[in-house]
Amino acid sequence: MEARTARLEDIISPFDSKIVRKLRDMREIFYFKDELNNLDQNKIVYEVYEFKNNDLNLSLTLLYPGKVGNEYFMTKGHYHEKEVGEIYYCIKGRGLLVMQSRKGEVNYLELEKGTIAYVPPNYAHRVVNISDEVLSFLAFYTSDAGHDYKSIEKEGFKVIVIEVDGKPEVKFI
Ligand code: M6P
Ligand code: ZN
Repeated sequence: MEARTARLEDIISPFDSKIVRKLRDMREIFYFKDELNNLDQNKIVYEVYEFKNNDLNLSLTLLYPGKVGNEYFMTKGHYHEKEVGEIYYCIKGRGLLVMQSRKGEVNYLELEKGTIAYVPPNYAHRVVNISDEVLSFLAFYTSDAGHDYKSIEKEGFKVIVIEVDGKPEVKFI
């Protein structure tokens, strides 16, 4: 087992993996399909840098500002495959952390610089950027947590976060 360090400057350095999600990768995710088709499909919605270790992983997400129609840019969202939670730490920007249990209970928390938020096991989780600057946050999770995207894609999130009169609103759909 290796003990090592990384540094957080603009990104995690060194990082072990990087994911870039563009609008073209999120066609099933955004609500307003016609508006989505009118946007540049190569636009980057977010980037994730992971520092992976034996049993614990850390990731940095840079979630860009933007909207599809009046729905804000967001992450895909996932459950964990194992019954484990996750901790978020917001570095900068403003966001909403939307959570939905397997029973369909919805909960959300505001993220701003310095917020630490806990996602319980068996809650799908997604982050929404409700500002016009980059939302940057760290996530800590066990390396066996796993990402289950299928279940939440099938069920769908029950809410969308949209801009109404210049302000974010969480709407049940
Ligand atoms: C956070 C963590 C990661 C996740 C990323 C993007 O950094 O929760 O595990 O991959 O956000 O979210 P998603 O995988 O749902 O696209
Ligand atoms: Zn997770």
